Amino acid sequence: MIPRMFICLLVSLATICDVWSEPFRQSLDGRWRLWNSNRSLALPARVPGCVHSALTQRGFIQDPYFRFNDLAHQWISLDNWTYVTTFAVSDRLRSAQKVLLILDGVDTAASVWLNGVLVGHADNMFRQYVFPVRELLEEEEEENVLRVDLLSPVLYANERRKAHWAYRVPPECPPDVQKGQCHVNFIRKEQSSFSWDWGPSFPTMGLWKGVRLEAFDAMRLVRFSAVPLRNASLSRWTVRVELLVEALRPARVDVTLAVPELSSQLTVTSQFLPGTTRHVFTLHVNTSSQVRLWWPSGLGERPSYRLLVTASSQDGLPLLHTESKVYFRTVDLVQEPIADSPGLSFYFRVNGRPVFLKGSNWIPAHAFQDQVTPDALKNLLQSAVDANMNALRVWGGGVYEQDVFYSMCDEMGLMVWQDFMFACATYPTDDDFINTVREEVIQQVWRLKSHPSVIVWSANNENEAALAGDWFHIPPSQRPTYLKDYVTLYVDNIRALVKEEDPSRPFLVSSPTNGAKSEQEGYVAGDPYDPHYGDTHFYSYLHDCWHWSTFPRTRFASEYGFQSWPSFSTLQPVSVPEDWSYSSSFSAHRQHHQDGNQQMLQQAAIHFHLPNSTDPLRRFKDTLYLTQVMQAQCVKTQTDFYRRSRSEIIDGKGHTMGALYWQLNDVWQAPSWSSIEFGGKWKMLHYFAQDFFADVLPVSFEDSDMLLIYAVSDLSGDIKVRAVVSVYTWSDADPVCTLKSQLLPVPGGSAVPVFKQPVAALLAGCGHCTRLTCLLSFRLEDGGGRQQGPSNHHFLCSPKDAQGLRRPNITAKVQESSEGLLVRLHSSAIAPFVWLDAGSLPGRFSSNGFLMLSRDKPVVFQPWRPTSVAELTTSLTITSLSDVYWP
Ligand code: BMA
Repeated sequence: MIPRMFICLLVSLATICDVWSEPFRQSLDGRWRLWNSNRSLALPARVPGCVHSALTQRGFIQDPYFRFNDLAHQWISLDNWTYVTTFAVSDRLRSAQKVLLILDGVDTAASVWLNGVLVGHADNMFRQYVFPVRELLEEEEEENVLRVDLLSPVLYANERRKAHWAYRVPPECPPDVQKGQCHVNFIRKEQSSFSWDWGPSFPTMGLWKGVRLEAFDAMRLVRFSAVPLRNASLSRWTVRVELLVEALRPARVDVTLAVPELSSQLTVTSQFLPGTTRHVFTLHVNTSSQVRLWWPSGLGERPSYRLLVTASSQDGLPLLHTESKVYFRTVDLVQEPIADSPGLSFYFRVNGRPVFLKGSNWIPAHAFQDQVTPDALKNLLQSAVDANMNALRVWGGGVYEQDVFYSMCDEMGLMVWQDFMFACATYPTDDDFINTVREEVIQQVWRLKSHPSVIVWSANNENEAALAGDWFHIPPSQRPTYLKDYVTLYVDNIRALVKEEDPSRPFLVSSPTNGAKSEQEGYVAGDPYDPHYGDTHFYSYLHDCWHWSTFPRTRFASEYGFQSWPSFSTLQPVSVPEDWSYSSSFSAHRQHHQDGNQQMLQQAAIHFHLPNSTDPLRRFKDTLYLTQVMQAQCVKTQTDFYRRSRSEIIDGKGHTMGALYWQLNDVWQAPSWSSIEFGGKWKMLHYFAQDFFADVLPVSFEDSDMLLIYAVSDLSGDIKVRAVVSVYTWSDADPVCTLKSQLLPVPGGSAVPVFKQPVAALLAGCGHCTRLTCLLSFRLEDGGGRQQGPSNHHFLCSPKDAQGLRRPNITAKVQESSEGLLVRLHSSAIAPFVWLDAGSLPGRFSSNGFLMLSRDKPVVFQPWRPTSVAELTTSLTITSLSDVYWP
């Protein structure tokens, strides 16, 4: 991220940098004191931090995530809390012309006092607050007292609701099953912190980002951005550099911008006027330089260039020096007519090339943001890339992520669909609210717009759909009021600001939306889920998820998914033995989606026998496993469908160009739609994603008893492949027969049918196969017989009806290898959904949840901490489908 910076001094134009020429800051992070309103609790507290974290770290409360503690700890956010620190400042700092107190993140409703004087208020956790404090600071060596009084966010939101007496702003409260707090839409804080359908209610309070003093005599850089832009008609690049400068007196300043590697440099003389002013500079990249482009993961490299920015007084004294990384790429969102289809396309073009977005939705990685470490973020983002994802949507009910999140996405090639933080609600539009949102938007857009990974802004999550579908039962007579509020907030304010601050990338008003069509309809379309336009969210828990025909053939699937439970090793530290059953009150408590636990079993029962062990613990673990099998198979089927719909238009629908399933990560240990458990352990779905997001993929489906196999390719170049289909009986690890199709061309970025045969004919030609006794495994092969992409499989019946499936009695032998610990598996029979679980030993397997069609299979375990053959051997458990049910 761009360092915020410099303070040197220009005392006059003939000046001296007499006191300091480097940035002068004093951090106030570290150990503060914290107490509640009646001071019955007083304790040391770290900043950045929050009340819940401080109480936990000091042993005042038990782990908030343990069992039912979210309920037991509700009192915390019903109280008001005070953070206090004392500090001395040097004479040098105090004698600066201006000293600012800068709070990078206040959560949320607060008043800030320095030495007994009120310096200001805060009401928005997504803003930085800056207060001038020079006059309030004590002499050198004297103690200054900085105090931040935080109001209970729950009571504050309630008060704001009461003050908004003219009409309600629904939903007033979350559903009872979420055990949350009401009126979160009245407070600019993480919306899911008052509970969500996958998360607990922990309305946090605290100073969740840094606090510091910043001193200067002449000027300071408030904000900085560098956005490369491509002029297509001139075929050249420029870098638009913006500086927001606060100057105390007028100054003529020489600003130099340089990208040395591209031999591009610009020096201009600018007049910096007193006050805060914006300075925009355009650096033309030398046309003879070969600019290397930033590409999303899987499509190329991501070279960065160093942009140097310096400013100096006219007699050469340095005033400013900063540098940042610049990556060159273009992005467009293409919405244009498509042949044979009503509606408009909806896809992203990066560097002129259509890109299918493959990935998931990102939610906050922890209820207490101060506990989200760069390592934890890295592990999650690396897991996304390792599962062949190229995109994540930072969902609008959480937080704008940390700087390091976006830098890592830049480096890893993960494209970010960035929502503004509004979700599943209507919002007030009174002046206070709009004004704080406006400042939030300006700050966040400036902070993030230099990142190539951010490819689209989107103003909210599902709020267009909520109005269109009348989720909140708004009487028809009042509807115009809500529509007007919607347009006021997202269009007249957020959109207008973003267009002004960052015209370099597309903007959407909502997700899901019909995009351009919604705009024509006054921003709230009759049906924002129309598959002919924009993006869709689609959830259906009880329809058989193996039937692809139930899925919308959408232009872009930005949300879809199924729940599962995390593994036992993730639940164990936050539960006790009496909790370890699917019908325990703990299992009900952690489920925040109405009927979610039942829905998982109902969906699983369509194709699988439910666990029937008489040992209660075994049965619980088997049930956790089966929910993961169900989820993995459902999301795979749906994703396969979206990927094969890339090139086709059927009944006017298709050209799908995005599959972002709901959701990547978890906020706590509970059932949810995630593919990664809290703590980083991959669920079976995440292992499946590695395959179903592979660049080259064979996909099968049946259409009226016709078996079709498509070759899907996200590669740049064309390939030639054939499908190789092997037919197995459930009872034998050797294929009964193998069929091969013609070698066919598959252009880069397309999905092409490569195999077509009636199922009946295929089975008839293959021994005594029936739908119940046989299954198919298939792969793609090039002309030289080399496999392209992962293999895939096709069940001809539900596994619960399969004839010949036996218990495989899989054994494992662990040994050291150069890549990690090698697990040699041996099976006596075909085994579906083979699941290796290393318990609480952190790490991941090279492959997992697979269909074992051979007697022997090597799998590598990569540990995330030092371990040994002995430890993995002891921790390892192996489950396959037929282990969970045996009559
Ligand atoms: C979508 C999301 C979230 C929610 C998820 C699962 O609507 O936007 O609000 O968690 O579905 O219900």
